Amino acid sequence: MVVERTFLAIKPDGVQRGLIGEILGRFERKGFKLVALKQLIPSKELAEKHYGVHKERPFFGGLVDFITSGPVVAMVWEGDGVIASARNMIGATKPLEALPGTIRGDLAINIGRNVIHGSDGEETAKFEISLWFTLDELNDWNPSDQIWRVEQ
Ligand code: D4T
Repeated sequence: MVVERTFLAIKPDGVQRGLIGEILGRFERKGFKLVALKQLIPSKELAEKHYGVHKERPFFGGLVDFITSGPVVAMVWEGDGVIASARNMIGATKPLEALPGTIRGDLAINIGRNVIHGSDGEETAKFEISLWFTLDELNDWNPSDQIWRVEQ
């Protein structure tokens, strides 16, 4: 297993609904390591870059308006296989299709208000981490109980 990093963001609906603690807790309890965390209201420029891949889609304008409408909690999490695992924990993009036990399956109904974003692959994770964070915002540290979390 290669130790990976992924970018996750609790979207404005998740922040407004008071779900920050619930969501952070799921990744903490899973055993992943939080290496960066901040709350910000994204600029239009940041949102358009983040969702650049969707710029020709009909929902792009509404998506950018939504993601810039209030605070977002931006995070970087680290661990073995964290990119795919976080996507599994988040669940399907359409919350009504997301399985119970996933974040969207448990906490969301609407595709346009699906609570959380997670990078969908290695290249995307690298791009998104560098888009949302500067290098000095990423903390290298070892949890004191790390020995109990990962294969030695
Ligand atoms: P994000 O990127 O927010 O983690 O979502 P996903 O990776 O699960 O899904 P995505 O990139 O296909 O969609 C990005 C974002 O756009 C919203 N969306 C999507 C929407 O409002 N209407 C739509 O029809 C689609 C496909 C939801 C997530």
